[in-house]
Amino acid sequence: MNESKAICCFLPSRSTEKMEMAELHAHLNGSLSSRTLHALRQLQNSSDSEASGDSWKKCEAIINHGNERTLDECFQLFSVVHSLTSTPTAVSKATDDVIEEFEEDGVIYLELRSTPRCIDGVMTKEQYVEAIVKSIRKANISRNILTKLIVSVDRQRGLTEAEENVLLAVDMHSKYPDIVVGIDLSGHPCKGNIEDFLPLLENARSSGLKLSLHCAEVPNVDEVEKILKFEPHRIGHGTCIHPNFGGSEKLWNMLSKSGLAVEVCLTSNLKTKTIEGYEKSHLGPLLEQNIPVILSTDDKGVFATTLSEECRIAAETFSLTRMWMCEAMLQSVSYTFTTEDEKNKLVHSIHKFMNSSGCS
Ligand code: 6MZ
Repeated sequence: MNESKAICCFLPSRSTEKMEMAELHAHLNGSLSSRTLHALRQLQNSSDSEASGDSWKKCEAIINHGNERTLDECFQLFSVVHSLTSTPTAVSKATDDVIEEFEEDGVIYLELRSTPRCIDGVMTKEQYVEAIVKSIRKANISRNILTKLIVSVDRQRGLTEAEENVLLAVDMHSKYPDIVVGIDLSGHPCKGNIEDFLPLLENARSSGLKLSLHCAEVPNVDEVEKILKFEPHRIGHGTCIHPNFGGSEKLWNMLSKSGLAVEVCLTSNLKTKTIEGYEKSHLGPLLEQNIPVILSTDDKGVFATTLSEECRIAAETFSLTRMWMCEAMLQSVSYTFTTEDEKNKLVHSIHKFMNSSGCS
């Protein structure tokens, strides 16, 4: 991976085939395309629904997306999208479409994450998760993309909700071990106290769930230290760990020695203004330090991006070759929450692609 400064030749050398990619950081409700939002709106099709009137206008703002937003504005938008995924049928439709779109982009392995939600009288949290699992199971049989589910805990919603979600995740993991594989701690990075959540996450880990925790999306030296000491399997964003990005030497050394992989979401960071530009992003120091990076979309709907676009941006900004990118995907596979057998199949598929496109 040290050839990061090699001459940029990201375009396919012999083939126009799409690169085979692994997406490990995608929030379901942030990934809905305008096509899906419109379809969900039609599905809801009721004048007194939550998504009517003002809410739908805000939703159209997402549909006409591409805009920059602060993190606060971004989190307001999530609650608008949530009003459209408030029945098991809508959740299934959302999951079906997101998997299909990632597959169309060239993703062969997808870890979707989502926060269980209950809607009084309409949907329990179990039904929410079951709806996603059902769609994933169907897609894993019929499509050329393997999908897993990571259950999210929203740090903004307090400890009781977090406990419920972790218990549910443990239960779903024992029921569907081939699909429900991990826990994510996400939500507004300025809300909630990380220490409250760590014992719960430890319980999840001891039940066999893997952990990916959002970390350092905004500067917070104390919190980042606690997360790094906790040693999750992966961290999301990792934007503000380097001393030049609101972190510290100590944190940077901890990360460098940890072997942890960082799920990097460049467009999300740019649009929420947590980085000042692609070229000024934390991806530069991460590459220089040879810290494993996993290029990801975060919320492809809200931020109007795709994984291939994130790869293109990283390649152009940091002069990464197509070979580098394929090796980065192989490295991403090594950090997936899959079985060894599934990892071997993904590696085999990427190697085959590399051979056929003159990348080996
Ligand atoms: C932290 C984020 C996020 O779970 O309803 N989420 N949390 N930082 C981010 N960076 C922009 N993007 C999304 O998907 C939407 C939820 O994912 C989390 C938030 O909790 C958001 O409500 P689900 O499928």
